[in-house]
Amino acid sequence: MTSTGATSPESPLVGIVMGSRSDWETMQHAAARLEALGVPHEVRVVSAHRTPDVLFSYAQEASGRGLRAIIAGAGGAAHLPGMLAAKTAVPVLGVPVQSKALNGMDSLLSIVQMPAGIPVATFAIGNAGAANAALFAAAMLASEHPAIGHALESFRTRQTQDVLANDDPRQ
Ligand code: RP5
Repeated sequence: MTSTGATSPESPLVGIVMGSRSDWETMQHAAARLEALGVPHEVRVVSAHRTPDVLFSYAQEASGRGLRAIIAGAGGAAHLPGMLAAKTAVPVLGVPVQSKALNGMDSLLSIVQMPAGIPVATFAIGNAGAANAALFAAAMLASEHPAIGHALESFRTRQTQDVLANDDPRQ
């Protein structure tokens, strides 16, 4: 499998996958958040359409390899999150990548409109969605991994303090 980013030395708890290397510009925001929170993760290009066999094996092996969440970003006819969810019980967090043709509405609707029985947690289009998917994955891990919970709490506290310390937009 092709790696498009740093892989944590510890056994990964979260897999970040994307349909194309071109999605990395968006998905790097998920990786950066996990890195900052100390969440062991891996990054892979896995395409539902161009490498469907890799998608199947990734999904089938995910739980056994210790992955506790998969953040899946894709654009356009974004079948990657839904197909992963069809093949694994590991929670899939879908990130709609902002497509050029339809601004990501195609990605969003492809990911969010799952049939009952195969859930995908769907996030906002683009960078905010990628960042929030990572924060959500960290929240999912927090009870079993207290260090991640503490890192998440510190991040939230810092974020609040930043806003309070810069509350005049003219400055
Ligand atoms: C999707 O097609 C990918 O997730 C990407 O967002 C989109 C375009 O892919 P490239 O043509 O840039 O490889 O599968």
